[in-house]
Amino acid sequence: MKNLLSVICVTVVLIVSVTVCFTVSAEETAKPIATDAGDVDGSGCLDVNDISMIQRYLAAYCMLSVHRLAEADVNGDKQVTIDDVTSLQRSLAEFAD
Ligand SMILES: [Ca+2]
Repeated sequence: MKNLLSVICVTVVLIVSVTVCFTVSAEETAKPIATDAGDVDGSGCLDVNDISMIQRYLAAYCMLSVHRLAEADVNGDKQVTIDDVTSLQRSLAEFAD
């Protein structure tokens, strides 16, 4: 019984720790923005969710509305390509430094 309680306590502590780490990490890499370029999910900031939405669109896992497609064109070349993903990743990496 003691072993079972120990395993449950360790599991709960691990789950809480991982949740806190991912929450802090996501907040630290969310970049507030002045324009909508790159804010594909409309959250008001640039983060990994925007990158994920563009990648999913490029892999044909989801569709994007005309408005979201315009926001996904990060580099403004009138196309949504892997270059937009790279631009967004670079922008977030520079912000995180
Ligand atoms: Ca583009």
